[in-house]
Amino acid sequence: MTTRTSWSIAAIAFSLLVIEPAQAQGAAQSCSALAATRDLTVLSAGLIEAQGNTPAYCYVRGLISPSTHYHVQLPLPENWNGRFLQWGDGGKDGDLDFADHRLAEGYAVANSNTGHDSATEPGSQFGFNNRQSEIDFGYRSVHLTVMAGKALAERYYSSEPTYSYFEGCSTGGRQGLMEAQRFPQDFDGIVAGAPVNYYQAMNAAGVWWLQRMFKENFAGNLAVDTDGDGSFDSVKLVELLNDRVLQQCDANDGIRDGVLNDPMSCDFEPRRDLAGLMCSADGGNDSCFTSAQLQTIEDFYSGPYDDGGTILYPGKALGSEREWINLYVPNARNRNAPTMLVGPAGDHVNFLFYENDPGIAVPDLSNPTHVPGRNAVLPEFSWLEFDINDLSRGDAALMQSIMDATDPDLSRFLKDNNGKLLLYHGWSDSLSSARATVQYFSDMVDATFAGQLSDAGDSTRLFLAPGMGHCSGGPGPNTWDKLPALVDWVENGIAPDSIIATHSTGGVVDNERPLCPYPQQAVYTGPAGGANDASNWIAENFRCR
Ligand SMILES: [Ca+2]
Ligand SMILES: [Ca+2]
Ligand SMILES: [Ca+2]
Ligand SMILES: [Ca+2]
Repeated sequence: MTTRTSWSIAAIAFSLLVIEPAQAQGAAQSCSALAATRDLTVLSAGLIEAQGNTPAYCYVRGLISPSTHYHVQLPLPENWNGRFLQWGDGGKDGDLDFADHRLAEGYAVANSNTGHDSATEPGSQFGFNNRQSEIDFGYRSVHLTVMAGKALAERYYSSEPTYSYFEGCSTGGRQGLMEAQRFPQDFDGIVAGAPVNYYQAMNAAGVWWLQRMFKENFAGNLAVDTDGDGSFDSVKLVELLNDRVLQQCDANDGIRDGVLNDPMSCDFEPRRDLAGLMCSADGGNDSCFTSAQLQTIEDFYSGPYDDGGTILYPGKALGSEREWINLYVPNARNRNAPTMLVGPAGDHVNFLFYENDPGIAVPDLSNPTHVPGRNAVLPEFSWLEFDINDLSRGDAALMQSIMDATDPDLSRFLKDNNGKLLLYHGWSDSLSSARATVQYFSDMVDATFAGQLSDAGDSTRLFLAPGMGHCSGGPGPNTWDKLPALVDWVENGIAPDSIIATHSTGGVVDNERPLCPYPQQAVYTGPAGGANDASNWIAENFRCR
């Protein structure tokens, strides 16, 4: 052990050259000394050698009872920028996520497995009759990891972090809002992307939308079996739908670029605007819509509704249609197992929705003809049996209280703690809804700032990204560094008036825009008559208004 450590130090000193041997020696000693930190269960602490763009750092792993494993990546003291960063998680998590790029920038970075191990309990299984695991995933693991991570940073550097940040998207976005709501003193700044903060409604909605595609032996599926061999080989109808929407609304924002700046202002009614594309006879054709498919399309735009007609989660944004293909549409390419089914929603209602779990998931989620086994020791429950009315009946109330992050009052974080919250969401996100985030933001401004958006803007702003998918991807500008604008806001008091995002094809930037603080939008101000010329799609040709 001693030999290996000495060798590591020599290798680091040699490879970096900038580290004096004496400094490296000191860092190594204080890093391994973290193993003896009082009041923390540290499992290991030691230097990791530099590799590629990742500099050498002090790596600590720890355990928070009963089952939250966490790690902290601590830059060597001379490389530390004085900041702590909690790195957000994705999906159902269950592993330790590294943020080497932030470490390389000098951040001390922490992350946990949120209380479970996805290798042994994949998907939502960790929640099977396990309230503690659900609480850990809901909010406890992140907060205690922040506490442990800050304590380790303070001990390693002999000074506490100057500033603390949270950065995350999706589940990470939910975690960011959860922290702002429950633990307002953990961070100076939080960047929360595409939050899944209406967690139970969003997952119930995901199941409901999948049911539109799978029910009645795929009658409403938007993929088509064109040759009758039983495999849904064509997704042309989804593309046709998207083309029709763009035809109608793309130019409303002044630019034909395949992106709707404001999907909410697009006037598209499937029953009216697809009337000329309806099939005369049902089935087997990928150039016309059946009545069952038209119903699916209406249901995707409307959002799930209960028997009383109440909408329980916002519908899909116009323009997002192509994003549905991999997420929701059973077809040959995904072997009838779209991402929403095998990912977030397929076993969610088995393990994370009800106070008492109804049963284990069926062996093949993508087989709608499987009859769930009722009499096994562990009875089966199929997502196809899920009843959306259970959500409006309040059957998810307990799990909402653990996992939803919808408290609109952020006074403690934004006012008492002087925190900054930067939210962003892609309009073409078809997993979580930008409209849901607009709703939360609006509720939050009402509850925290008496409805005064101008007051709210001093500490929180929402940036909607036209045409951006779930945290990334999509036809619109979808790429930017999420953290610098927040840091500048927190440390220099410079609130972001716009954020420049790019879209690339084949590694080449082909669309660049400023994202604007809601409710502003980017308006073209470039050379007259040149709005549809892609060479003019650069940030300086747009203004936020
Ligand atoms: Ca993790
Ligand atoms: Ca459970
Ligand atoms: Ca076929
Ligand atoms: Ca457009």
